[in-house]
Amino acid sequence: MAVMVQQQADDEEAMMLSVVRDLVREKVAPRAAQIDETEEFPWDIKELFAQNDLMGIPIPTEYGGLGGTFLTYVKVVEEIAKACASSSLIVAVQELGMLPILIGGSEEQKRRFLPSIASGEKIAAYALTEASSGSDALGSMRTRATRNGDTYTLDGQKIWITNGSVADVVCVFAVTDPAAGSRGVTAFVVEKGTSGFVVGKKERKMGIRGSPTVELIFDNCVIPAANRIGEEGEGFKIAMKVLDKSRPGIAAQALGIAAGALDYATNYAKERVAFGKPIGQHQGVGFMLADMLTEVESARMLLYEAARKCDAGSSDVSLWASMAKLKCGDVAMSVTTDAVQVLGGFGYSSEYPVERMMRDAKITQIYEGTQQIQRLVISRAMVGKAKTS
Ligand code: COS
Repeated sequence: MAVMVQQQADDEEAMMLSVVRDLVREKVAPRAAQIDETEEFPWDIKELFAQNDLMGIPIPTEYGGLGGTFLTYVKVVEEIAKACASSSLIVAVQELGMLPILIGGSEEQKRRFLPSIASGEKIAAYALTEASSGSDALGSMRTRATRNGDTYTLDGQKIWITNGSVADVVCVFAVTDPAAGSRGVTAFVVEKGTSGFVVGKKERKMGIRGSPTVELIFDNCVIPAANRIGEEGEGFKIAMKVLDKSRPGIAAQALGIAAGALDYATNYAKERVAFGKPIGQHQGVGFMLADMLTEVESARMLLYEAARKCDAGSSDVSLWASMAKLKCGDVAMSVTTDAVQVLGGFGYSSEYPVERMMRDAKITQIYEGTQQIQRLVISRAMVGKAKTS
């Protein structure tokens, strides 16, 4: 029986990936350069993903989602990122933004918020980072939430919020008790249109230019207490549990970028002739391609295992999510840099996609925890946390 259930799940995943590959080839890839060039959020691609049920893959069916596995979800993000990193973030950040509700929300909140996120009618975002609080997400958080009867008032600023300007629902982390350390942070849902909630500056970035990254300002922003996720003081743990499940999504984006660049470089190396033969048959280039493929495949195995750990609810999911993000991010950077090298001068030109892929790859070593933070999480899982740090 278990074998049959697994077979059915595998078939469903294969069908979904086949649909996604077609969509990416026909609709996403032709738009990728333009999305980068115009630096505009691709609403048409968001609609395409919504129509094809890609916005809520891991959301359970009772809340309107597909009830798919994290493994399927990361494979979908990977497929999209092969052609367009900005478009892959539409799916990945929808997951990041809904996870606080799925992980820490009440039944009522799940029923209130998740169906419209799963259908793609509403866009979700996740607001943790502040100007002085990036890697030190806890110690330097300044945004405050103060309770007044049935409401909370939020004051502060968040920065680097992906999709913040297009989001309808933002999960915001704020300090409710400055003396309580990690137990003094609380999570809230803030909805678009709430008075005192303003979108600030939009960043101009090296890559992922079709994905708006903005500042969010909360100025005397009053929200119902019913929008508090979990209890007061549970916010930091919710934020960290979310990252355990969202980091594999970024790893998938990184892997997709690497795989897309490798594919392009390989085809180029088969066709471009120098000194009387295709450049891929010159050992200097052929060995480079061999290393690139080996790196991509090893990153993929690590990522899929991390996704399986998410599905199984394993206790070591933080460790595996961080290892996957670390490996895939580094592979994305090295493989895209080498892909530019394989194409030579053409690789440096924006007429070829590998230049964009190299710019897009860099962020995967920075956001959702820098590579240094991933190493911190990994080493703490191995040897524990230093008492003084
Ligand atoms: N799951 C559940 N709880 C977790 C957790 C996890 N994955 N990681 C940490 N916690 C808990 C700890 O158990 C601790 O709880 P207690 O206070 O009850 O003991 C609490 O959270 C504080 O954890 P810790 O002491 O490890 O906090 P640190 O300040 O040392 O920070 C790091 C931990 C650095 C790992 C965290 O701040 C981090 O991930 N920073 C990067 C943030 C990031 O990725 N930003 C990008 C945002 S999205 S673009």
